[in-house]
Amino acid sequence: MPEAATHVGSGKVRELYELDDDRLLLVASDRISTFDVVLPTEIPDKGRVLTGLSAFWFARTREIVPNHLLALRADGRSTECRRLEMLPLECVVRGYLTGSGWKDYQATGAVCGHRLAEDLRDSDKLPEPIFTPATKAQEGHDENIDREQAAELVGQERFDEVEQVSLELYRFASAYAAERGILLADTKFELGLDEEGQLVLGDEAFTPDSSRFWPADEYEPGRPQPSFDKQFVRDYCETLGWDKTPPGPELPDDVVAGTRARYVEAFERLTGLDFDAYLADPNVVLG
Ligand code: Q0N
Repeated sequence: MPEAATHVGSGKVRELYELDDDRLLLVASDRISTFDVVLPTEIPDKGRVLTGLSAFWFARTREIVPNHLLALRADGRSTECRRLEMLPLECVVRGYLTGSGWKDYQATGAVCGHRLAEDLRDSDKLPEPIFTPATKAQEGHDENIDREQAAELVGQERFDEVEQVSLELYRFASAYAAERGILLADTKFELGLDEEGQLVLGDEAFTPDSSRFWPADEYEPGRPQPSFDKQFVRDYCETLGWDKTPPGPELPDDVVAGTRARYVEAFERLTGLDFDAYLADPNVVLG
């Protein structure tokens, strides 16, 4: 555990500690959630895969927007980061129509104020990626909001900047991933401000927990897409007749091994690196 660090927050699968006035330590566990429930069984190295991927993207998107990454620790799952003043906004970009975007579209024909063509199907590719902000819910689900509501939360000028930066990040990473056989259906960022009021990318970036990764060779609009990383877990859970309320089920060894292999495969395809090289020295992802 981190040396004399105070615990300042936790997500479903990550913990945040204070190192000093300016720095936090973000630690990614091997916990996995499905249908919004954290399961009792861990996926070995999942936290390292996500930390490595996030650092890989931070290193490659610094010209688009600076980020909070200061250092990767040797354990491969802990990141020292700059402490920011986080914006009260989830910055979501969608390139495909799925999840809550698909739900909102079916109900209203629009997503966060973006009116879309009338004949779109589940998982269709959008003509252009769209910025679809959401509020940060303390508990339960984030709520999608339109651009006027988002601009009220952060101010019009900051909203415009956040939208442009988010779209640019998504265009960069989705093009890169698509060349490697992975579709980034959508993604979520958390942005903050440094002491000078400059916009900085925080949290994690383009991980399977913050984005939907779809295998490109199985993409078929008109139906929900299999998840690159979690599909074994979801399929297994569906065989149990579990009602998707806590507690979640234990996972058998073959589901754990298959899921770990998919996370490692996503890491290796996207980074072009051997995962073993990352375990030997996490800094290889910084290129
Ligand atoms: C922060 N969250 C929400 C980890 C993820 N660099 C930062 N500076 C200040 N605050 C935060 C960050 C970051 N990242 C982000 N909470 C605080 C997401 N957390 C929840 C807990 O697990």
